[in-house]
Amino acid sequence: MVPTWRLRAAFARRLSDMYGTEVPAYTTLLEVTGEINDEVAGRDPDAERLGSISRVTAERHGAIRVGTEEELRGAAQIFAALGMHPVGFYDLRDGGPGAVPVVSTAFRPTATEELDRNPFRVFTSLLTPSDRRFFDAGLESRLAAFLARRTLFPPELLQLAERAEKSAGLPEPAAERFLTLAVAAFELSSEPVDRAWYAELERVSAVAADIGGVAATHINHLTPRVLDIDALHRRMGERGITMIDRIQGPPRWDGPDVLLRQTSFRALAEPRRFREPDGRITGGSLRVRFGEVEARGIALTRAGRARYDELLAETDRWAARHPDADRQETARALWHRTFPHSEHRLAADGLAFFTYHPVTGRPRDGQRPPADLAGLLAGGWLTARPVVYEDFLPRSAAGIFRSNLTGEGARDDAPAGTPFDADRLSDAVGRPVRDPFALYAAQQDRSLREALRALGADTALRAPDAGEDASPPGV
Ligand code: OOG
Ligand code: NI
Repeated sequence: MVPTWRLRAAFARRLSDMYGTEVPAYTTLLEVTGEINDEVAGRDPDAERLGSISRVTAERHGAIRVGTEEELRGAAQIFAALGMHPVGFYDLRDGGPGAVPVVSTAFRPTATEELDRNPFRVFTSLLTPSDRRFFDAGLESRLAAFLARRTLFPPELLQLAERAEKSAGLPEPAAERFLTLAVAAFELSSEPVDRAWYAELERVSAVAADIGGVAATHINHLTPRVLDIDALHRRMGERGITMIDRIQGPPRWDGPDVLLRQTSFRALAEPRRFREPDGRITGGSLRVRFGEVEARGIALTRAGRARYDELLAETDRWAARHPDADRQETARALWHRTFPHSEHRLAADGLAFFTYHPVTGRPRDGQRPPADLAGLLAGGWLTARPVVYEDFLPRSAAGIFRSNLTGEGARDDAPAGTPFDADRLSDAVGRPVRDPFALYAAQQDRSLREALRALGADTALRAPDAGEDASPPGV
């Protein structure tokens, strides 16, 4: 029997091999990422604080885009076979100019042991053809007709996925068959692209054309995790691959790394075949698939996340008033003034998630453990280990989408957008979309309870903010 996590690890590896043959610049990105991770591991004794080198080396996220709820349910079934569940709701339709007509979630393992085994995640976007800001009724119905004619996931693949989900794995040779079909479902299709249809959708949004203008889905990008993203950004430039000029997310600074920093290289022209209006098949190219890399930091609580969002808004305001100022410098200065400079402060103020671990075996001369978290940490009874952020940032995702779009697209802000939220997305997926904050809080609570029990301390004690997991889902 090949258990779920081995299927997931094998799928991630095979997808990476496949994508490397399709997009050679991705292979360069992996090489440079590997070099930098080795360098950081060699010089920084804390390099593994947010994940072992073996986890970080294998770590990837992918991105796919689908057109209908049925297609989304198919993708969800395949990911369920791999132990990946929908977490978080991201609405990318409202991001101002360059907004994209999709809502998204990320499929990923949720249990810590599973994340440790292989943390593969896939950012998955669903087209929203009923959103009148982007599509009129005529285009919506032609899109529906086009999408109804295609099959992204063959029935045999979905049946194997169902079986793998039910029995938590697959025996050989079914496992092999499942992996082969699953990887093939995300390969770039060689079907000719209908030139006029693609161009019509592209006028609305390049993302709409990439989803609804072609016969199949494909992996849009695969993102390795790097331990020093600023060094990577420089070195890719030296290798002749131009990255977008910005690193999305928090600035580089000397305080704790939090959330997620990402950057990408622009989509490269890939040869594609086209069907012209007169029926001729011609050659051409499309630029849709790009390369991205990311550095992960500590997961923030809702309160910590609100601080991050405020800092981002303040950086924007400052940048708007001082267009010549360096955005990184501005952000760094703001962070210095207002964001906690140590993990200790993040924990004590309830701004980030940690797991707590008892320090046993020390003579305590009959002393009782103190009844508060700060006292337990200060007295050396407990240690706190940061929880790594496993999710995405809507604003950064919008920036990544936008930096890779050819045109601005066309959007009419007058009609109301179709309302969408985590509940509606859960209905569409046919599975509950989990709230990431609740997952981190549960992990933190569990570790604290176990640690307190091991110390014989009051197990009713809670970490600050841990009670907030009752809030509604959303990111
Ligand atoms: C997804 C863009 C978002 C990320 O890492 O934030 C994303 C896409 O381009 O389909 O991948
Ligand atoms: Ni991405």
